[in-house]
Amino acid sequence: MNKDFRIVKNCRICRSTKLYRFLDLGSMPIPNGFRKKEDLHKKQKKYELACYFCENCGLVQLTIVVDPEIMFKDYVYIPSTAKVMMNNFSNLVHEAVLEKNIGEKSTVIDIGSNDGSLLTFFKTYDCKVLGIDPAENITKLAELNGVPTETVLFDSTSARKIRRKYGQADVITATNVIAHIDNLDEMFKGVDELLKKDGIFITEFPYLLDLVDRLEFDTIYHEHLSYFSLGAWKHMVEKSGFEICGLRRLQIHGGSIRLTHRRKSSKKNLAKKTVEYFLNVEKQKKLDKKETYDMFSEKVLNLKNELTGLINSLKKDGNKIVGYGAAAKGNVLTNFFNIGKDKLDFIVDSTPYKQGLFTPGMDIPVYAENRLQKDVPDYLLILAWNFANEIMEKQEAFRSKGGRFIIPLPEVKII
Ligand code: JHZ
Ligand code: ZN
Repeated sequence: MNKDFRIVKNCRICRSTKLYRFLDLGSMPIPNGFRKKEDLHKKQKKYELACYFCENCGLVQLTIVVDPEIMFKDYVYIPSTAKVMMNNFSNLVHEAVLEKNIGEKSTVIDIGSNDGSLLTFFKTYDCKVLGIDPAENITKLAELNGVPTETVLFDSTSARKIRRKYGQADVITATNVIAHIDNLDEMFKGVDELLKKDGIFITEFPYLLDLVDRLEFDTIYHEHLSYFSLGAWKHMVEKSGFEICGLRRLQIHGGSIRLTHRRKSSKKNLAKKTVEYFLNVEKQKKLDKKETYDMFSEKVLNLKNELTGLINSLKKDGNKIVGYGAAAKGNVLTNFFNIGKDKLDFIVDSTPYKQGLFTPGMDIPVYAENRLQKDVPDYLLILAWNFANEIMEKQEAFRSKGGRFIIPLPEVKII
């Protein structure tokens, strides 16, 4: 990549060129491109953010691929600040341990291991663990947490090297990372390289059905190259020589799906009926029709009017509004809806790496959550709406003193 991004013309899964552009979120900086105060005077690089639907296999995707080095080498997102995330990891590990009888002799490898949170749960079963992640700053943290980690982007070449060094795994996990991977064929080649013959591969990613149903347009950003329906994903899995042998829908991140895979075999597959059931639900919801996506875009524009209208009128009445959660999705929402410092005084966030910095594009300052005690707003706009319950519980005192929360989607709500 000699430029810092490239444009793809073919569908990531089926190679078709019939890509239908349905949503244009304009140009904006990468969603985790937080900046220091001293850099604010510099022009920040923006990349187009538009979303496409493959009329052949149904994959929803971006065609602009920003160089992963730019997006992930120095990363600010860590999952361990949210209780809901940790509970979800614990549940995944419990399921995997039951299925594969994980113990001292087992090896678990996590792709996109971030700060090692997920592997820390596996470690309690005395198995060997290894994380793989390209973020240099975050893998240091994982090592400090006692999780051995290879700092590298995952593909078949790095997988081969890792196999030579550590051997193959009984379980490979990849949570909230598959959507970041441009070359899915390479990813599966890597999994094939690293997974024992009877090993399982577990993934979790936000589910397209929920994204469409709940109008989660702000989860569309440069890091997320694919938005999977089960239909499109199954196609990818099968062309790579694997099959889905477990499926569970999850509430996490506004609705996700956890899938377990094994190499194609003649063994009885207990997940077959569940998979068929959801393929049918996707048909009924018309996830395979471009009209569905046109309707989605229309609703996003209506939401823009509704939320900005509310914020403008609250500001006119002299209210102070603060954002909650400097999530990547929050940066998409504020950029696309043009909600700047004149509307949000600041944003609070529990992630130490984001505090003291300014949000990409809108330059809104990010502070620790305790700022709310001395600088009390009238309204908190919950940008990390996927953790709204956890946040509202934490900030119960704010509400009991008359403060109000605004939840931006699927429809604007004041609580
Ligand atoms: P959160 C991330 O998206 C990034 P983001 C990534 N690209 C991905 O794929 C998706 O997740 C799935 C803060 N917070 O998780 C922490 C509080 O301040 O929705 C986070 O900065 N207080 C890998 O960035 C943010 O909110 C709290 O009590 O959109 C949430 O970000 C809680 C619970 C969270 O992800
Ligand atoms: Zn396709």
